[in-house]
Amino acid sequence: MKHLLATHALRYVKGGMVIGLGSGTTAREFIKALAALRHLDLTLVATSADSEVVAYEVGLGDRLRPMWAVDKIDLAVDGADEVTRGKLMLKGRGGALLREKVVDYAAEKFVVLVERHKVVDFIPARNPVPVEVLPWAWRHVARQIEKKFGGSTALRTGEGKLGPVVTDNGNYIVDWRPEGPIDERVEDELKQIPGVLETGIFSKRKDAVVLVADEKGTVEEL
Ligand code: DER
Repeated sequence: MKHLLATHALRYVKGGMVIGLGSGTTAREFIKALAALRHLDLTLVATSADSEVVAYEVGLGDRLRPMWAVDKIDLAVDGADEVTRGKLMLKGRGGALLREKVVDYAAEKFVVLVERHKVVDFIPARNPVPVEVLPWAWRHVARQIEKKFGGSTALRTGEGKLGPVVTDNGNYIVDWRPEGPIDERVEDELKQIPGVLETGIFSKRKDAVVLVADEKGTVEEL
């Protein structure tokens, strides 16, 4: 289904575009599919080291530029962990939420690729809310989140390395499990806490094109 979504998203790609590459397993499929359009003049901005590597692996490494080197993002293509019918999204299970939000919010057109089970009635439905925090203050920030918003927090630890996950930006991630569904205003409210650098709540792109694939092999726009 990820490959189906990825090839479906190619229709939005035009020559001369600056394209934001999301992160995650679905975004990887899009980057691989994009290799078929290598004849086009494309500039690519990756939202993670992982997506950079995939772009290199499929021969698109020479198109990559950092965000500071481009004047616009024409199209961003990304996945999501959960999305409501009102296009409130939860992202960040892959730990790339900060650069993703910069690119996804800057994009002229934002295309989100999800499988059916990720369409939920409210967020968070299954996943915690990732919060990228300043490492030096992580426990203080976690306590502030619990104090102001309730629920519980946990420092995200990785596999293959003892200790916390360190993001591509050198920060930690605190995973917050609220006691119930969250209001989209929490995206801005969380960022009022000093030391919170970004959250996995994506509420400001209600104009996003959300493509949903199901087991029958159909793709429909949310
Ligand atoms: O971590 C992220 O934000 C990813 O984009 C995530 O939301 C989707 O990852 P997946 O395509 O591997 O499910």
